Amino acid sequence: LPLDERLKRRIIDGERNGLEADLDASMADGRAPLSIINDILLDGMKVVGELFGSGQMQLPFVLQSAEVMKTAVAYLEPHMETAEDGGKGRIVLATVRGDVHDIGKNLVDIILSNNGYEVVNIGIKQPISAILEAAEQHRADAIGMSGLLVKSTVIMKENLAEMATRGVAERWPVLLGGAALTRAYVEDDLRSVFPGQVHYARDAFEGLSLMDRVMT
Ligand code: B1M
Repeated sequence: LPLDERLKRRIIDGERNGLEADLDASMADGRAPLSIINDILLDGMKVVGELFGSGQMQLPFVLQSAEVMKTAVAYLEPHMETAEDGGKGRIVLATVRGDVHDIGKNLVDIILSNNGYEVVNIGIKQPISAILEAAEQHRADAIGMSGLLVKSTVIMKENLAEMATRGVAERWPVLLGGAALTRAYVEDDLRSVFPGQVHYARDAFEGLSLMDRVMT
């Protein structure tokens, strides 16, 4: 198989042996680490999602694919260009309560960290109380929540309601992202019930441009 195709296959098949050599070869060919992730590996994850969704792939294999994805991202990260240090602002990032998906959240972490933001990544399955505590403790400038399950979109709504109840809705701009969210849900449904700023980010790059916007 051609190199790009082989890398994509590695994600789909959860095949880790020789992964680093292929990643090195791709970078030696002149492909930027971020392009390897976005244009090749994420395509593989998309196929995994489709296979799983249609019952053609079982969960343990999805997990293996996710592990290979994470290994690849961790391997590529040191090769990425870092634009600035963490002086542009600080964001607390979490996957919401009940949700374990963290590949997207961790990509957002990498993109923001490499572009001048300090990221306090508190992990998966985080209740709103823990998110707010971290934001308070680290004197964050913004809060980012990720979640991939349909259920997580409801949790996000509850989280915003909780922020309003606690009177901190206007204290932190909130960025939301994850596969089950839609722009309309965030910008119409959620915005209409939240007195603060809430933004939808389709991907990590939109997350970055939103941060650049809310921080100025
Ligand atoms: Co799960 N899973 N999974 N899964 N999984 C999905 C989400 C699903 C759509 C698959 C499917 O059915 N086709 C489906 C959800 C269906 C639904 O809710 N209607 C699903 C399910 C059902 C489940 C379980 C319930 C399965 C089960 O146990 N029976 C279970 C849930 C457990 C739980 O959370 N309580 C489960 C478990 C898992 C694994 C553990 C095996 C694994 C996760 C491993 C890990 O993350 N460490 C896994 C995986 C890998 C997937 C799929 C295949 C891929 C997700 C992924 O990593 N994509 C996924 C299928 C899919 O998404 N279509 C699926 C790549 C990643 C980069 O994309 O996270 O969307 P994503 O991030 C994007 C953007 O969304 C955005 O930026 C990124 C790109 O730049 N973004 C943000 C994300 N967060 C952001 C935050 C921001 C800004 C942008 O600012 C704060």
